[in-house]
Amino acid sequence: MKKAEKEENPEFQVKGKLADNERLKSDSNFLRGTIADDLQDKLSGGFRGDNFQLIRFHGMYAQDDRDIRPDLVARKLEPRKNVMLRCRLPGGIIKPAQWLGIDEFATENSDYQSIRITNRQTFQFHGVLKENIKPMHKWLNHLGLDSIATAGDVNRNVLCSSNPVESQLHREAYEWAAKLSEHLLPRTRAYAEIWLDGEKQHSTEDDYQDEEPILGSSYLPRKFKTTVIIPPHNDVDIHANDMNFVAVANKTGKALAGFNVVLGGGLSFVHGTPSTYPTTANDFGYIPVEKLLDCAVAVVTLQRDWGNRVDRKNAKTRYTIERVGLEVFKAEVESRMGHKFEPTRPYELTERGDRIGWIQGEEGLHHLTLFIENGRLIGKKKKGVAEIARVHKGDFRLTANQNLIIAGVAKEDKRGIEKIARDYGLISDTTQQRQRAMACVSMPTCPLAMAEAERYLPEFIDHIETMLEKHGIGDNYLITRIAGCPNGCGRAMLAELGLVGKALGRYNMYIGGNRAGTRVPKQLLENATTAEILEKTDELIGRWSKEGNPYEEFGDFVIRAGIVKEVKQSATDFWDSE
Ligand code: SRM
Ligand code: SF4
Repeated sequence: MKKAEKEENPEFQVKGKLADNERLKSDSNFLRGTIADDLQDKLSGGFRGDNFQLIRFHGMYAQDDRDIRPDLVARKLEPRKNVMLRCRLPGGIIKPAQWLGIDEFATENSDYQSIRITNRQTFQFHGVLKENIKPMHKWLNHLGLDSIATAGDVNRNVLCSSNPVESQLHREAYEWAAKLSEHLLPRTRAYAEIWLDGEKQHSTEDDYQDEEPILGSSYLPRKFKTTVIIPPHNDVDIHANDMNFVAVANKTGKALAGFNVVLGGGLSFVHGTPSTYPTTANDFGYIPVEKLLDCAVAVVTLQRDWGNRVDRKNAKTRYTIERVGLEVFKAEVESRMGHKFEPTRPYELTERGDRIGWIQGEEGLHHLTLFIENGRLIGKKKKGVAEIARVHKGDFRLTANQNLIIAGVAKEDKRGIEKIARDYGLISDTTQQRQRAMACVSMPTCPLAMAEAERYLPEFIDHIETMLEKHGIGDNYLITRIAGCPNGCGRAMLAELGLVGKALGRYNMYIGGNRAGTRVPKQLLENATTAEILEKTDELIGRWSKEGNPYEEFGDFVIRAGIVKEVKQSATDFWDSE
């Protein structure tokens, strides 16, 4: 069937009453809604009706501080409504001057005075009050930054391996990540009109015209996530993403020949709802470098046309692939990009952590990776990074593990930068166990949080460190992650030990992921208290220390020992209670 026929007769679309978000998008006049009017409303700190969701496409979420909400509501006051802003930062690269600008904004204009590095290589400001929103966007634009499409049903911030060592390969991979990000952006002028008084966006090349040739006027059925990675390092966690381009180097090993295309990953599920489940992505095949944008457009437009617009819980690319079948999806991508996939070139994913400390790259420059617990920069540590930004001549790279790389430091500048980092507590002895742990933001800002994540992780890791020591394996680690709810932002569904919030102080406990991040873990405990989880974790670490084979990872051990069954690709494996 030809492409044109398929668009007229979309046999693979899901029939039924469209989700309300579809009306919201198509009625929005290219994402404008009545946001501009709402901004003038001084009676409420929040956004009304559709605007509450529409501001997401502009990179903001309406929030309030849940710690103080009950008290304000009891006093019949409006919760402290504000927005969280998420910047667009392809590949996580930001210049020191830009960093100083965002540091200044966070200090002066956000409730928490923090910069939160996210696990998708960007940063968030939490607690920006309505009157500061427009100045914030103008400030970002003045810095050459924006927040377009970092949320909403669009292609989000594009990730790229944080690999400062293989500088030439990284440069190419990064350039593709930046190009992909820009190519797949919404074309609406709404952002410039509402936030910049029509001023040109400094962060993008094009002048936009309210046409959406790629995304369509109803945008995508659901959020869409993309990465460009340099294997074997899987720091970006490809299996959390809809579309991944895995770099294949040419014979010299220093330049790109093409990409393996890996599609359909995603981690969220809904408690007690077997039609939802985390899924690893599938290998589709190899494409040469010059086909990358065509391939990306083919996948995005296909998901636009065939994705489920009836049920948002089954709307991501992974569900579309499963519904229509991988071969049908693949054939249509090939038809749309005008090119056939070649067989996948061999590649391996081995690990995910950042190498904390100094490392020297191919070009002789030095790079310092700072471990930032939970990605939260606040107080002294935030000041320290600003001090470094004042003298640093290279760039900063935000990693998908919520850490920060001071990249491109000349030998003669190393000592000065290290001194600042030490003086401000940015360098300290931390275990691999802590460095490789992750949690999502959760309380108090996330409206969807069911349990603590970021605020519980340090304590949970203290306990695990003690257990590892007690069982004589203090230098070993298990990738431990917490998500405050099953949306899975903390990527607990790719952890060796993952906790997923169920209620305050209660979690489901999952074990059996692996270090490479290619396997989903399986539920061991349901709705457990932290005391129950700690007891079980101690027992498992004890067994691993005694019964584990040399070099056997925790996640492999718990499967081999029959403590949980391996989760393969399917929904049944994840939910099966045997
Ligand atoms: Fe997420 C929603 C935070 C990465 C899956 N995520 C949210 C919101 C915006 C809550 C909301 O909708 O109101 C959270 C804001 C909390 C706050 O106060 O800051 C939130 N997500 C985060 C961040 C900040 C977690 C972090 O600690 O780093 C990450 C921001 C990434 C970024 O810069 O863009 C973040 N979110 C993820 C990931 C991990 C990833 O992408 O690598 C996932 C799982 C992967 C996936 O998409 O399958 C993820 N977030 C979700 C979902 C479930 C989506 C779904 O498929 O059903 C939601 C809820 C939704 O979209 O309905 C969500
Ligand atoms: Fe919020 Fe849940 Fe995402 Fe954590 S996993 S940030 S609690 S939506």
